[in-house]
Amino acid sequence: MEKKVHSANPSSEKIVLWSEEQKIETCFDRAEKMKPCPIGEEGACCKVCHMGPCRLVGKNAEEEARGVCGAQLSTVAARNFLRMIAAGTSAHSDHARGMAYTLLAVANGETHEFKITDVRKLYRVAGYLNIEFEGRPVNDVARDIATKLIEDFGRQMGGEINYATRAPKKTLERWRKWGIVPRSIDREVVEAMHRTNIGVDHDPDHLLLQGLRTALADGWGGCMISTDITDILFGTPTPIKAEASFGIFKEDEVNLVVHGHEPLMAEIMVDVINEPEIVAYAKSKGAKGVNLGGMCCTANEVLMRHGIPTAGGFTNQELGIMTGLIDALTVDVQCIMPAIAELSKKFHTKIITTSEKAKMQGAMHIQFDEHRAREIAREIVKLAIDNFPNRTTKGSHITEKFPVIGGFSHEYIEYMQGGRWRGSFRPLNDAIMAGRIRGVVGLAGCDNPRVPSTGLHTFLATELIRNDVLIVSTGCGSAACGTSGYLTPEMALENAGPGLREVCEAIGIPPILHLGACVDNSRILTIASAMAAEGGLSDEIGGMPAVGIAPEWMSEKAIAIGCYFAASGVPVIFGGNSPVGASQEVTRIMTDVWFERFKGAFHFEPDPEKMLDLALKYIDTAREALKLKKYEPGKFATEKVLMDMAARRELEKSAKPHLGF
Ligand code: SF4
Ligand code: MSK
Repeated sequence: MEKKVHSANPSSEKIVLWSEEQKIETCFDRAEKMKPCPIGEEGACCKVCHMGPCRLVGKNAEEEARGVCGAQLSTVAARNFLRMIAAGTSAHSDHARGMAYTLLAVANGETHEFKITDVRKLYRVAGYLNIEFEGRPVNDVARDIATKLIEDFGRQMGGEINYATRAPKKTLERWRKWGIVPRSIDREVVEAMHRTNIGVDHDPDHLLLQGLRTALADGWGGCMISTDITDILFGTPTPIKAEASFGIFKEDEVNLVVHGHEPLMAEIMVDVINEPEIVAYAKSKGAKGVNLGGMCCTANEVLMRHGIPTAGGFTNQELGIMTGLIDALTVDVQCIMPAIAELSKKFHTKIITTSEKAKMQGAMHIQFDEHRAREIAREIVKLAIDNFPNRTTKGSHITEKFPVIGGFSHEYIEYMQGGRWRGSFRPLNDAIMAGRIRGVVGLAGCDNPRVPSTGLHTFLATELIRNDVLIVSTGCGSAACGTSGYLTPEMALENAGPGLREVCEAIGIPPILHLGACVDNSRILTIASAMAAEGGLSDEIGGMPAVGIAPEWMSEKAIAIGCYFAASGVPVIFGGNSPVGASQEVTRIMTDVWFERFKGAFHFEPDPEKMLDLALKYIDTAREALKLKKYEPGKFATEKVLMDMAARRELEKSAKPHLGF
């Protein structure tokens, strides 16, 4: 019998095998034991009222099966999908609300724990919002920005979210034509829940249009607001070195890990761990100092801005504890496995919940408060230090780690293509037009124990760059690439096709650009809009040789992200079985109908080879429709000249000194 691979990452796999020897259960074991319900998995189970749950199954379910109320399969599948979008949107957007409130508190002087770090970004955002900033006190501008963005959550009387106008005009026109411009974030989520209540909206197409409107509220609302405010408060990322995988933990230092999604407390931790009093306290307990690491998207936030190392993505959280080296693990919100509380009892790790919204049986709770951020961070760091002497040798003590280059904000990508005054997307567009870069793929979403975890990400990353496709990655897609050593110019360039390699060498970038956390998928929207504005490709996001892929997704947030890309004009391909697969009608709407209306589509495809083929097919078809040069594999293998020399000199002069590698 073939040996089962749990994780494609050798370090992770080693720990999983150790856990099996020790009879310690992980998500990989539970995924084996708990097979997905085949009815719910494909969207055919309705439980929105207590006459059900109704399971719409059978050979002719599409035409014949009805729930007790008479609901058809297409209604049920679309309704289930819309609820997933609403849940995903609410998660990102509640996070964004917290960021907006913090910005307001800073502007009003109600907290002195945070400050406005990036005034240039503040002005840029003020520009998006038509807020006057010249000659005004920074805090006044910040207050106006926070107030205006907070309106986006609860606007009541129609209207459109502020950032809708950041989309290319044609993209916005499509949204207006189909009535999917979000009015406000909370309102779209509430309406989605209302419409999916028993006996309200039954037309699958109509339900799914509300799905797109809700998802756009996530992408161009919650996610974009979160990215912008985080940049304003903590700085817009620029390329930075970090490390990834379990080898980031140190034997002789206190290991404190921040896990979840919110950056506020993690940002303060970065400072606190280096305070002389804290270092002295750590030494008094026999440690050399405090080593801060991250997991999931809180990790991505502090990696992008401070080079804090990451232990990896979603499926690494239990495995990290099993190294036996984590003294304390703080968790805020989202993607935290409840299993870690029980697991931690087998080791010495303290699990600390910090959000007022998220508690866990068996974990300590120390509530974060933005007004007392430093005091709380010190309390947690001291707790981790106090726990250091309790460390035993139990654990698998993996020491492998890989270098990572992160920190590619859209501002930096623009800057690296021409410097501060001439930054643009011209070189990137030109390289795509010439066929040096075949297209762009956003590789995002979770890692998943139902497949050899992280393996689909790394397979696609390798194949796409070999096919001259530039990758922008976020979330656990970045973590999967980082913990496999793919986020370095050297490692990945060995695999890149000749055209992409030349572009990367000229600009000094890796072929996989780590753009940040899940909310930073909004940076991809901004990049796509800038490419449309630059000219030479499509004049809207739709029609670009670009695709989004989430090969191992599991979270409802990923569904919301996929939908906002599809509505914006990007075809997306998700792995696994389709959660609407029971209904051919819903599948048809999300592929053919959405493509016709928005030039985006939403596919589910479990086979990674087919995902790759479909992505390349979309890219090549878009190239053909744009009448770009036909992409020829290997064409640039022997060519010496990348762009004209003047452009190349400009790029090298402006970008390389800032990259630090
Ligand atoms: Fe069944 Fe209709 Fe109730 Fe759904 S809403 S559970 S299909 S009766
Ligand atoms: S953390 S949503 S497992 S990407 Fe943003 Fe990773 Fe998916 Fe959570």
